[in-house]
Amino acid sequence: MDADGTLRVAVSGTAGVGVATMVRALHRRFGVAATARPDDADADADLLVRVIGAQERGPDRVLLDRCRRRGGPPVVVIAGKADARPTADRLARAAADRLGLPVTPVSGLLAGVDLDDAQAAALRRWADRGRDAGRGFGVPVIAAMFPDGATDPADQRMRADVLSSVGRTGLVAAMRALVDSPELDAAGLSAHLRGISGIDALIPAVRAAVPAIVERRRVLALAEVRLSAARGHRREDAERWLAGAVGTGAR
Ligand SMILES: Nc1nc2c(ncn2[C@@H]2O[C@H](COP(=O)(O)OP(=O)(O)OP(=O)(O)O)[C@@H](O)[C@H]2O)c(=O)[nH]1
Ligand SMILES: [Mg+2]
Repeated sequence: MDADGTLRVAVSGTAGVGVATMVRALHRRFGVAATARPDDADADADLLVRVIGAQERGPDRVLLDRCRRRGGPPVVVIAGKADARPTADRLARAAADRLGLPVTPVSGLLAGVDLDDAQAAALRRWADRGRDAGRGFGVPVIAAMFPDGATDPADQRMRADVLSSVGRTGLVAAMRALVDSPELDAAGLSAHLRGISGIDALIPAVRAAVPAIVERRRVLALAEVRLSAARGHRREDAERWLAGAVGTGAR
């Protein structure tokens, strides 16, 4: 925690695992100013978030062991990109068993979604197109949303834009949501995708870490006071020595 009580969260993970995306998601969902940290950084954070991929890797185990040994900050382990893994829950449970720690599957991509009006309008357009092709059966026919004939470059650009914002799973989920609740706007759609991202499952894990965070801050604050007292002491010594040096003769 900073002096103003802000929780300092450091997020790390092996290359490409989705750290930057998770940092954005944590900020968007919880308002915390998380920072991406390299593996080897000595974390002066209150809470470490470790993002793993489909399964934990060597560097994940090394970091988690180190944190356990050294009385570092509490760690919350996330199995990232959950939207891209059909068996995300099972994979996370298996990783949790191996690591002996809870592992929460989360889609950072969906948790951080912040669709704008143009993206929402495009989703609605495609959903309507798909619904028409599905003859009113409720679930839009994805293939029909983007017929080969739709060579409109602006539509294609928008499709790429939306896909990179929400991924394929998010696209399908947004379509389903629009079929069930056609009134959803950009904010409503974003909230729906955040809702299925799994990020809220972190709340109990973070709550559980709070006593350890508070205790660690207390210990660190005490150490800080002792350190500055020690520094002050040395300064007095230094001043006395200087005064003595001046008194005995250089003049
Ligand atoms: N489907 C899906 N893709 C994701 C998710 N999180 C990240 N990605 C994608 O994975 C790629 C890497 O994401 P980043 O967040 O930049 O990952 P990083 O760990 O910071 O990557 P480096 O800094 O390159 O090591 C990007 O193309 C992201 O869009 C997710 O939850 N779901
Ligand atoms: Mg990164």
